[in-house]
Amino acid sequence: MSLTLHGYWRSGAAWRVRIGLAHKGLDYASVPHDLRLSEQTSPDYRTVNPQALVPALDTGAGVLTQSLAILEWLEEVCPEPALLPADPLARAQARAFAQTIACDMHPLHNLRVLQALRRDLVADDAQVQVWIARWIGAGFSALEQQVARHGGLFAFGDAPTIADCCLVPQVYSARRFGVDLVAFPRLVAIDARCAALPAFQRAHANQQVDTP
Ligand SMILES: N[C@@H](CCC(=O)N[C@@H](CS)C(=O)NCC(=O)O)C(=O)O
Repeated sequence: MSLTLHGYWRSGAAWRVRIGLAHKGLDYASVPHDLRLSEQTSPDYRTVNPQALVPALDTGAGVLTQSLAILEWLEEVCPEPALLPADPLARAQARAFAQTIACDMHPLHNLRVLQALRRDLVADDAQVQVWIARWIGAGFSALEQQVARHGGLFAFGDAPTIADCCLVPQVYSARRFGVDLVAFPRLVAIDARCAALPAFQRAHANQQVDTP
């Protein structure tokens, strides 16, 4: 299998996929697109992903977009080590954790959304900061409770899952944006536990070919 990941070192969505690839021990080539230079909007990259977003994974047989779809594909073609629990109910619950981040949190503070707030609605830095903290806080409040119900050593149970693939980049993002995490001790502890694992270390934003 020859895999090429289109990403960006600090992209949370690409980072999720990097964790999945590293967890499963899969090699891949990296093609960085500098979001600060809007390289993801180039005509060339739009032929890869018409949404002009990273990540995109070229599988050799076709291009996949959307980080959760990519992680699900990885799970199907390379089931071990698993990123989803075995039990159907638990699988849906782990997916729900991941989707809370990927569908209901991250899109609200994505680059293009923050740019639109600044350009179209003339929001200043303080207003953008309040916006980011509001949506990360709302999501993490719910996830802190979900971890109390379903979590263990990791976000869902005692092994890393798709939930941790999404949690780790989101915690990084929260810190980057100066969001106070004191109300989320379980999430912070799980993030620290993930940070000790080699797969998570390889996938970290600070370890990429395009990391400044
Ligand atoms: N739902 C998509 C989100 C992808 C996404 O928003 N990627 C961001 C980087 S984390 C991006 O490319 N942003 C560029 C922009 O906003 O123009 C996924 O999970 O893959």
